Order: sequence, then C-alpha cells, then structure tokens
Amino acid sequence: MEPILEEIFENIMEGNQVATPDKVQKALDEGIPALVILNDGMIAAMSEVGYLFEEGEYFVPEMLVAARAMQAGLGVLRPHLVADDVQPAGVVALGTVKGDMHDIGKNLVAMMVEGAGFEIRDLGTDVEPEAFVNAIREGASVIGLSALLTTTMPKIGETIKAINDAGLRDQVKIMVGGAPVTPEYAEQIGADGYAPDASQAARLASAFVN
Ligand code: B1M
Repeated sequence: MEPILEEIFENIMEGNQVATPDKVQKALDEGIPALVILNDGMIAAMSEVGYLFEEGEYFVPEMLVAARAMQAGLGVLRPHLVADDVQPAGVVALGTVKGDMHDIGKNLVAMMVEGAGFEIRDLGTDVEPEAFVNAIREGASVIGLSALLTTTMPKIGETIKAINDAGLRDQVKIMVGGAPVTPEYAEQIGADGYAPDASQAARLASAFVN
C-alpha cells in the first residue's frame, strides 16, 4: 500500500480529525485516485475500527472519534468523488422513529454506514412514517429505523407497515436497531435485518447490497 494511504488509515484509527483531511489532500496531490483513497485508506480503516469494536478493544468513544476523522477526510474527498462520478454503495435513509428524540446511537450508525461507502440521508429524530416512505420514493435503497424507548419501539413496526401500504416494500431493505430492539422483534415486524451496534449496522448494509 502507498505510504500516504497507510498514514490515512492510521490517522482515522487514531481519530485524528486535524491530520486526516491534510493526509487526504496530500494523497490527492500525489495523484492517487479518490476511489482508491476512499476504499484502501478510509473504508479499510473504518472496517478495522468496527472489527476492534466488536472484539471489545475499541469502545463507543474510540469509534466516535474515528468516525469523525473519517467525516473530516470525506469533506476533502467528496468533491473529487463527485467529479470522478464515483457512485455510493447505496443510499441509506436513517432516522429515529416518531416520538423518540434519542439520536446519539443513530448518528454513530450513520457515520459507520457512511464509512462503509454509503450515502446517508439523515432524517433526524421523531420521524413520521411518511418521511421514510418519501425517502424511498426519492431513491433510498436501504431504510434504517432506530428506537431507544420501549414506548416508541412499536413505531418501527408501524413505519414498516406504512412502507408496505405504500406498495414500496420490495424496493428497499429495512434494518432496525436501538437498545430495546431484539432480533426476534425485527423478524416479527418483517424487517430485513437487525444490528446490535453501529459496526454491525455497517456490515449489514453492505450485505444488503452485495
Ligand atoms: Co433517554 N432513555 N430518555 N435520554 N436515555 C434511555 C434510553 C433509558 C434506557 C434511560 C433509563 O431509564 N435507564 C430510558 C428508556 C427506558 C425504556 O424505554 N425502557 C430513557 C428515557 C425513559 C427517556 C425519557 C422518557 C426520560 C424522560 O423525559 N422522562 C426521555 C424521552 C425523550 C424522547 O425521546 N421522547 C429521554 C430523554 C433523553 C435525553 C434527551 C436526555 C438524552 C438523549 C440525547 C440524544 O440522544 N441526543 C437521553 C439519553 C442520553 C439516554 C441514555 C442515557 C443514553 C442513550 C445513548 O445515547 N446511548 C439512555 C440510557 C442508556 O442507554 N444507558 C436513555 C449511547 C448510544 C451510543 O447507544 O443509543 O443504544 P444506543 O445506540 C447503539 C445501539 O443501540 C445501536 O447502535 C448504537 C451504537 O452502537 N443502534 C442501532 C441504535 N440505533 C440503531 C439503528 C440501527 C442499528 C443499530 O439500524 C438502523
């Protein structure tokens, strides 16, 4: 691997939000294609972060700073990806369901899924089922539903029902998560998958499109 790509990898792993964009710019100046920087330096680092998180070697704070470094680097890289017409792995519309204001976990999921090469449409918190339906009409291929309260968890099922009722269910994959959500509940309400954490959400999104 080119030394500068290794430096990008290391800086993301360390969560260095200052050095990462500089290194990305340096790699571009060296003539490395934007897609190579993205895949071999940045996405590779985020999958390693996800792996270390799952192994219990990294915790939420480490994952959060790594994701922020990744986002800082993407700020420099994004115009070049657009100029090179690099297509995202898919468009993921993500939100916390109606009635629920918790967004820390959802934001972490957004960062890790973006780190896996997806475009994120963050619908925010307290999201009406209709907003998810509209996101599918506007091109989202994956829907991510987060709930942190036992009282709002049923809204996940209601959102999936709204997608069904709109006749759009076969156009999307739906992943669900959040502290009270279980794999059994996900299956019961007809989701395509459940992820217990942000790292596995990124892996699940990739599995959907591959
Ligand atoms: Co709230 N809150 N809260 N809260 N809050 C909990 C969830 C609670 C467990 C605390 C407790 O009582 N022990 C409890 C819920 C109890 C229950 O339902 N059984 C609770 C309550 C009751 C409430 C209020 C009702 C309190 C009140 O007002 N009486 C109120 C509700 C407001 C509302 O939403 N309508 C409320 C409010 C708040 C704050 C606004 C103060 C704040 C939220 C700030 C914010 O998010 N911007 C807050 C917080 C911070 C918490 C706790 C302390 C922390 C949540 C968090 O951010 N965790 C929480 C207690 C706890 O969890 N220990 C609590 C860290 C985060 C990284 O983890 O969100 O689990 P998590 O996300 C993980 C996974 O779940 C998963 O990946 C993430 C990263 O690994 N994941 C997904 C999440 N979404 C996913 C989606 C996926 C896949 C994976 O695919 C799409």
